[in-house]
Amino acid sequence: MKIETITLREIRMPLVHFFETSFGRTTERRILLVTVHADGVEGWGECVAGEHPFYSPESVETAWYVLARYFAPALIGKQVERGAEVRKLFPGVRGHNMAKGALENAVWDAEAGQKKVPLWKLLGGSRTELPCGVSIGIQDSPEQLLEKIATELAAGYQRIKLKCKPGWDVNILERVRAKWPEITLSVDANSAYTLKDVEHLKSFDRFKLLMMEQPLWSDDFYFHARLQKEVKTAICLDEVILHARNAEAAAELGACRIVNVKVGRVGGFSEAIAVHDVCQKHHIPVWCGGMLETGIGRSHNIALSTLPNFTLAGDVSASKRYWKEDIIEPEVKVSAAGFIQFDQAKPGRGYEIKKDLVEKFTVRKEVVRAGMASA
Ligand code: OSB
Ligand code: MG
Repeated sequence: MKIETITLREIRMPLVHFFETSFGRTTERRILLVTVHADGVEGWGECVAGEHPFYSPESVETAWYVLARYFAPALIGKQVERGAEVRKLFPGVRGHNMAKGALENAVWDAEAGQKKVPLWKLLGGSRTELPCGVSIGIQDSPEQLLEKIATELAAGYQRIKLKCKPGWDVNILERVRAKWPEITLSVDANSAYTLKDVEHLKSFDRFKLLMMEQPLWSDDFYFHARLQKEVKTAICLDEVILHARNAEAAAELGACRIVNVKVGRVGGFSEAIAVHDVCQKHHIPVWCGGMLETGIGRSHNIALSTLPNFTLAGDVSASKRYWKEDIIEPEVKVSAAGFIQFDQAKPGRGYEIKKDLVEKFTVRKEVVRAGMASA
């Protein structure tokens, strides 16, 4: 495929309900979408960078800058047969994984469309039963949280993950366990604790959690290894796993027993597959994390979740939990038993894009084409 043009666009979509983590509350999403046009095929990618550099150093603004200035110009006019080849064409820009991932994934999406094969098969997937969990943010009151949990359990979700932080943890877990002693439950601290909190974190053990996600610093796995020796609860790493080498080091150190794979955080499908493989080699189960994606990123997460070591329920849940109307057709749906329903035979990403809606939500757009200078 010859890469003819690359379109960057920013869309804005209000969330059905605010989403709050230990680092802040989101009510409206700003989302950077990338479209690759090649030989009459269109590939779409979603950048999972947030509105602010709070979850990671990236944001919509930084991703736009590196995509427009470095990554898009490097691909324009190039003959690219596979999504897996994209990385070696990028200039030596350090970091900016979410920006890289959005563009690499758009080429995988185009490749699947061009070859008329389902994206999940192109990635090497084999699982067709995809168990779903939900991530529930910090609420205004414990009562509101209990109500939300009841709703999600009634919808069939198989695992409940609660965002936590000092002041919204043990007190909350006590309330939840009193009501639901047996549900599969985990917590995600998004780095809200330090080693001063070891005794406090040990007290989580009595809640029989499936895991606690990234309790310590966002760039650390060494001290997580120390913590894992102290707590019985399995540690799951999210923020710090930026590539397969980190995953390997974390596994060797015993820093975690579970890994959350987010395709954007690691810089695209190629590296996500590598992280998956390293974890599998070390007998560490993985699951697919979410970043409040639209249907485009969501469909890519579904495809990734079909790889064999994605044995735990992911955060890839139904479109309607986030959006009044998603930008794909059909929307992502979850069965009453808590599995993602997806069309296994459909080529490409398996979902159509509602272009009218994308256009309606667009607040800025830039087309990169041949003749524009590369860095
Ligand atoms: O840590 O998994 C996280 C959302 C934004 C930033 C970080 C995280 C999350 C989620 C959202 O948990 C999960 C979802 O998309 O439902
Ligand atoms: Mg997390």
